[in-house]
Amino acid sequence: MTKYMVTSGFLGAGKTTAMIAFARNINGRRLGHAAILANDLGAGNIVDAEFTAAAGITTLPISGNCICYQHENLVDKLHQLEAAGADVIFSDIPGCGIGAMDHVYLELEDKEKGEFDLMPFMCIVDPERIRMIMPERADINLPEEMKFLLDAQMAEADVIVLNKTDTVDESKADEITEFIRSAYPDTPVFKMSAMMGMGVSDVVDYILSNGSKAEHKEIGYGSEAFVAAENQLSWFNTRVYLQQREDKNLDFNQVIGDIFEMIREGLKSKGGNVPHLKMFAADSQEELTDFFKASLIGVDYDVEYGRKLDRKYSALSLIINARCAADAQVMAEVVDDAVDEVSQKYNMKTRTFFMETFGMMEEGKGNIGKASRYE
Ligand SMILES: Nc1nc2c(ncn2[C@@H]2O[C@H](COP(=O)(O)OP(=O)(O)OP(=O)(O)O)[C@@H](O)[C@H]2O)c(=O)[nH]1
Ligand SMILES: [Mg+2]
Repeated sequence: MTKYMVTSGFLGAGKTTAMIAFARNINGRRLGHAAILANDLGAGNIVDAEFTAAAGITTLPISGNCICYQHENLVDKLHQLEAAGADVIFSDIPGCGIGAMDHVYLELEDKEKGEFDLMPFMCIVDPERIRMIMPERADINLPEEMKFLLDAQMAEADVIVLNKTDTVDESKADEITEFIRSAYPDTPVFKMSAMMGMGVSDVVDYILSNGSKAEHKEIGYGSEAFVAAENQLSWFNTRVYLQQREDKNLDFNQVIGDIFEMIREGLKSKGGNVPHLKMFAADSQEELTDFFKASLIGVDYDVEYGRKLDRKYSALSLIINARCAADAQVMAEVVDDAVDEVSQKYNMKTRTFFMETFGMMEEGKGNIGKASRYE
């Protein structure tokens, strides 16, 4: 029976990196054929899906909405991955990152009984963000309302994984795991670095040999605190074509790096933050030989380069995904201004081929044609 796991976790905690690490570990140790279903909100042009595919793993995107709200489509995609040979499938949930126990696991148990072997529902935690709810109550420049999410995500999980242990010393990692264990004494806790590979095999061994409890947990889904947290979040996705006017070979690593910095400055001056800003560009969609991927997990951090371009180009199509703690419109303006300014600096022509922006709670963001009218 095909094994299936969903991972939740805060924006930028490392869900995509972890799923890639799990898949590589499973495939490398010949424990199965692992695949990834990359879920995100928005119509398309999703960095996570492009990056996962670029990592050489059997991947399908599932976009538009959270997998919590598209059961038939989810099952269909899982079957497509099975048809492509997969017997272990990972997917993540976007947005607030809660509710998948009821909406995915329990629905699969109910409607597709015996079809999928549900691995433990995982929550991935990163050492920086969890400081918001630890005794130190660190102010990391994110809205207070988001604390609810960090708590609810861990409360819902069958297993909690502290990721990015390479970024803290051992005593800090132990302090965090102790904190998690005391808050959720019935939930197993692991430590790992998805990026460096430390601890990944232990987590893989655990999830392949244990199942989900698959039981409803009361985590305040739909509560006032939930709505308040969701209200803080907005999404912005765009794809822009950047073209050098003089057909020179340009170092686009520098161009995109400058766009990151301009967005940082713009958000700082307008008082917003971006818990995860991701950019992706590739030489060719068909035969990908060179690509760029970088992340910024907030205006106070350094840009993290997953990969830089090996070659210079005269033009490039750039995908920008921002998961913001700022008004969606403000974020769109900040990105627009950044792209404009950098285009002028490098004497480039820009064309926007795709753009969408919405608040998590915004009416009309779905594609089901919901219309509003004045009463
Ligand atoms: N140092 C370090 N960085 C990591 C690790 N895992 C992920 N990252 C980095 O953290 C950033 C976010 O990682 P992602 O895997 O994209 O996080 P995510 O949870 O999928 O983010 P969203 O899907 O936007 O919510 C990227 O820059 C990663 O390279 C890790 O183990 N160590
Ligand atoms: Mg991701």
